Amino acid sequence: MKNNRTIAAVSTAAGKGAIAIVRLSGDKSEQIARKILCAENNKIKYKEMNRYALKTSAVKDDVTAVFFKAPKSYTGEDVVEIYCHGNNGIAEEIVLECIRLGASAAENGEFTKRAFLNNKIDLTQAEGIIDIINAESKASINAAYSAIEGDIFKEIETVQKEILSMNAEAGAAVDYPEENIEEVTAQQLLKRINTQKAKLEKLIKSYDGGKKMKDGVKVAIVGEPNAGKSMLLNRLLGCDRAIVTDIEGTTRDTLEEKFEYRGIIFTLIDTAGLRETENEIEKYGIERSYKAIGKADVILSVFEPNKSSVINDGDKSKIIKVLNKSDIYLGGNEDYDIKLSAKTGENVEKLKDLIFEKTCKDISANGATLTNARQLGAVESAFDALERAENSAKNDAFDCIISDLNDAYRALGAVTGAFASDDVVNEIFSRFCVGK
Ligand SMILES: Nc1nc2c(ncn2[C@@H]2O[C@H](COP(=O)(O)OP(=O)(O)OP(=O)(O)O)[C@@H](O)[C@H]2O)c(=O)[nH]1
Ligand SMILES: [Mg+2]
Repeated sequence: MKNNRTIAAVSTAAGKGAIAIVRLSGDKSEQIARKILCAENNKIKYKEMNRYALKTSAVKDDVTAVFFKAPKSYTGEDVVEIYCHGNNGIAEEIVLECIRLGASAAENGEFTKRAFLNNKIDLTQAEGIIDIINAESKASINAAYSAIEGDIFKEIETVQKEILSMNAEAGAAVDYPEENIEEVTAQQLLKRINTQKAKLEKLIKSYDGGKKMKDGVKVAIVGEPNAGKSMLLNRLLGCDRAIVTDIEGTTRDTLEEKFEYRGIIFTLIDTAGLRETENEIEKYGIERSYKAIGKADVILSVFEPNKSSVINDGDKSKIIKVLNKSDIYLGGNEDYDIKLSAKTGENVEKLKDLIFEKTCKDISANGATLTNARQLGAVESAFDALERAENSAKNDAFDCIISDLNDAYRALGAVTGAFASDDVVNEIFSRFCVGK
């Protein structure tokens, strides 16, 4: 794709730092940079980082710069990166000077969008780039990296290739039935469709783990007043975050805090103690407690000695029954999953493991992992189309097989971007920052 505008932007975050980077992309990149960098022999050497005396109409600086010649650059176009001292004023002035010399200010994500339009990357890789920038945990960094490496793209591509070849063979069987070539049978196609369906099913199943790697796991801490929920929150976080008192109904509002454990972000939600109350404020708080139960991936049902779990709502498989105050426990209630003391810390590390095992044990760090609903929706559509193709194959309906396979192919194209609408593409790149 040819784009006539040469674009420029600061690529590093605003603020003081060791260096700031200005990026130029487009046909005129080298020509514009040459003027600003007072380059020797009036040329910027490509593939080499060199030192230049930068001079704009307003500022001077001692900088380095690299010229990446098309197509071997991030965008696939000619790109120049200028590394100046980490002062925003200098970096912004370089961009302004580039604009004076004929460049345009880059829009959000325009460099990466150009990489996509020039077929350097597909949409899943572009999404990986946004995700790695926004990642809050090691697991989310690694999931994003896998997308950037093209793990999702490659998986989709292999399925698409097989669909194309099935379609070609099915097409030949329809178009030249009388010719004496060995034709593919519906039975053979059925087997092959099933193999591809299994691949997509694996991808669909990867989403649950992928979402947890990317967005983390929500843990609601619920129970009666004074069960020790807030003290447990503080203990899990390792800091004195929530107010703890022996007055029942201390916590009124929900309170969310994150911590990272074994590479995953866990969002703890401390909630108002559940009880019958006439107090308006507490009632609102309790409503929120139930909302927290509804959106949690795991529910810590906290209770004191001589009491029991009061959570009967929501998905039971998500509940961990936590008997708190083991330091004053004298026996009696054996119906718990873990017995611990928020006060002394006894077994609190074990609780973290229990939460991890319950929510993350199936997460695989290897292979293609879907991490967003857009990808999931498109892969599910492709799966449905293959299911239709499967039925068509069972009925020996070759025309239908071909059209169903085409549907699957296009749905997969929406994942990689080959068949994504402009709106989808624009929405994805609008989430990038300027300069990326
Ligand atoms: N002995 C002992 N006391 C605890 C433990 N955990 C909490 N407590 C005490 O229990 C009381 C209530 O603790 P909180 O953490 O405020 O209880 P809560 O469940 O958040 O209560 P509400 O916010 O009112 O719903 C406080 O006096 C704590 O010191 C524990 O493990 N052992
Ligand atoms: Mg509390």
